[in-house]
Amino acid sequence: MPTFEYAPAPESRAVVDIASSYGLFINGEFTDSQGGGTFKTISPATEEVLAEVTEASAEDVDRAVAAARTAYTRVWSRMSGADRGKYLFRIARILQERAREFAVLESLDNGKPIKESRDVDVPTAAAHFFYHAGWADKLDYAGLGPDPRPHGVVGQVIPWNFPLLMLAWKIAPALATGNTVVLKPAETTPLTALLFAQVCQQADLPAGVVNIITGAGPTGQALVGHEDVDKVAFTGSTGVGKAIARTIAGTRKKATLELGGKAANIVFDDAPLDQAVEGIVNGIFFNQGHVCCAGSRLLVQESIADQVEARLKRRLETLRVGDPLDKNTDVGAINSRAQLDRITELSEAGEAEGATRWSPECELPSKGFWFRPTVFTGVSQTHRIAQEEIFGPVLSVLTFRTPGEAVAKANNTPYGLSAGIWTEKGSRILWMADQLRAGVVWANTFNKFDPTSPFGGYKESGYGREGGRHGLAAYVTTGDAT
Ligand code: TAP
Repeated sequence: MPTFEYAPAPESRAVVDIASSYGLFINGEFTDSQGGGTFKTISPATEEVLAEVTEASAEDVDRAVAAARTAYTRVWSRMSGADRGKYLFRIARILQERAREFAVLESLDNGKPIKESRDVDVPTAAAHFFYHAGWADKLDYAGLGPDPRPHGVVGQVIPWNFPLLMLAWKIAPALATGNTVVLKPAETTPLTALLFAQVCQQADLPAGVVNIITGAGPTGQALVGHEDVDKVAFTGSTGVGKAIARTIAGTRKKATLELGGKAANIVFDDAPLDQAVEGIVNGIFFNQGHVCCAGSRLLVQESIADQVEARLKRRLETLRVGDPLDKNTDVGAINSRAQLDRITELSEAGEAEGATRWSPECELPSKGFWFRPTVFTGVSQTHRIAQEEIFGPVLSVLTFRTPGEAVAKANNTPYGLSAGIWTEKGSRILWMADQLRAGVVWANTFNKFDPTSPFGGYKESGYGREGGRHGLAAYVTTGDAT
């Protein structure tokens, strides 16, 4: 068999215009900080500095919340749903028009392969705005209860793994339901949120309806703790989610928390194996495994374990790891040095605890943050790599004999975000889905996202749902006005 090599196919950076420094987007314009500092955002693939970004101070958070409050009382809460919907449609169309720019910028700042930012992140973000635009004038008929009303000012804090998509998950439903927003993107990936601020200007969105403040943990803390924020929407780690829950306990603030996960991807012996292997690869190596609902624990029926392992390894040998801007890249860079250290530490713990480690041969770039796709076999339930969220391209393989054992093992985690089932028996899928303590269960597929479909967790994966009609419910109140 001849071996075919892929020629380099880099996407051009020319489409993106990155400023050397960025201010905060407050009340419809970019402003300087009052008393805050600055930090640099880098490309994790090359460690090149991309831009200097402002670290919002507590005074800046105050200004942003005040701008959102004024926009809420004077403009946004008085506007008809049909008119709000027009702005959302406009934003969605601009996202589509500027899709290439967003995709390249996302891959530069985050390290994810361009084919994922281009084919998943950006189109799904636009789809969220389109979907919620359609709801803006139909809230009375959404089954949310009588006279659904917005909460007011929403403080939103998002992580670095899907920067633009998480922004869309947060901002689209908030605006559709008549709330105004102050959003803080993650410290390592602020650039697409700042480009989104320009989209708000381009769409003529009234000043103060969306405010974007960059910064690190303390900025997020100041935002969620601000006394004039009516609702908090957070996506991130379980540790920070718990801290936020403690901060707002006893206040009138509403909250949704979308936290970590340790999903089981369960493969039965009657599953279509080639499809299942594709699903396993997509489940854990998509976005370098930086996915809250990643299928990080493979539960495979014992009778086919050897066969699945052999096919999986063969498939992993074909993955191309490298330049995120190359259109042929399957696995990009790890988002930060800190995340790389965490993945490395947990993988070393896996080996030390006795699991067998394997990675395909692949040459990693000399600069930047990289980790080979990794599979651990012989994993037992007590191993740290079976219990803790690694949030990287690392798969832990466990086996089971009966459906009951698969359910018990799948549920043996503090998390409960997602799960996958691979079998040709419909009755088994339904039985399993009923038993699994997970917010989302995929059958014969994995990592499928759609704005119409609610997403969220059980147990330490958080509470509340995003997407679909259920996601709207988190942004309205139907009780007595306070
Ligand atoms: P976190 O460290 O929790 O950070 C999330 C966001 O919170 C970031 O913007 C962060 O700012 C900010 N933050 C940090 N400390 C804070 C505090 N005390 N108060 C308020 N905000 C604070 O998570 P991460 O490492 O970025 O993201 C990975 C985690 O997110 C994983 O556990 C993953 O499972 C989870 N995740 C969950 C979902 C869903 S939908 N359930 C989706 C994606 C990711 P800095 O970035 O500046 O630290």
